[in-house]
Amino acid sequence: MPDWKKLIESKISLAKKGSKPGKAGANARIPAGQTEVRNFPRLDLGIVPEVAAANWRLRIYGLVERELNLDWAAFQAMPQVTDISDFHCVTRWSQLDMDWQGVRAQDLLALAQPTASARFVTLHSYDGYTTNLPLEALLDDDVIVAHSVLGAPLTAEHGGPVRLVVPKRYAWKSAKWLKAIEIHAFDKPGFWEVRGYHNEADPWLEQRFSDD
Ligand SMILES: Nc1nc2c(c(=O)[nH]1)N[C@H]1C(S)=C(S)[C@@H](COP(=O)(O)O)O[C@H]1N2
Ligand SMILES: [Mo]
Repeated sequence: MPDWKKLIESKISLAKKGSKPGKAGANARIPAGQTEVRNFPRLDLGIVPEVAAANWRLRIYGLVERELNLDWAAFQAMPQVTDISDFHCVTRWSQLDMDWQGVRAQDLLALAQPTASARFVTLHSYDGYTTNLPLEALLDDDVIVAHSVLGAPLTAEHGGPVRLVVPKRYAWKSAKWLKAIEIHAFDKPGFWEVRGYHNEADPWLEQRFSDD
């Protein structure tokens, strides 16, 4: 594991800045405490895993009737959609109107068929990152397993070849370099969630830290 201590500390201090709840902005689409940006900043643990599309696989496993191990061709053969949504990072920037292209997470999960006891997921990434969500959150229409945005394939820095996008949660729930979706009966906090970030991460409720 690389030394993430500095990165983690600086990220937490940005998110804590003015740790009172933020004021609602002039733009009704920008949640409290956020500032609009247009340059699509990059945020991660400082490692960019090299994953060529040819070597990329997406595994869906755990509490499913049918474990999946999709390759690039199978992923491209799934119904493709574009969903425009806003992207809110807990370090206080928001970028509006991101035109994510890819496959709806709900379509991928329908193929795998979660069992009756399936209630939570862990997203696993090629850089070792994890994050968690209720299964229900992944079934939302606007949740995309994306390969493109802003009119071009995702760059490696932004999670290419494939990342998750969960617009209704702070962006740390949007796992870049997506490798696997693991389905459980019980919730299992991910990388940031065990370091004090809020489990739910709703930007409209300013759920930044677990003590917010
Ligand atoms: N695999 C992985 N996914 C990740 C991260 C990461 O470090 N590794 N960082 C998260 C955080 S904190 C944010 S804000 C968004 C940033 O996405 P971007 O770099 O494309 O703006 O990715 C999220 N997904
Ligand atoms: Mo973030």
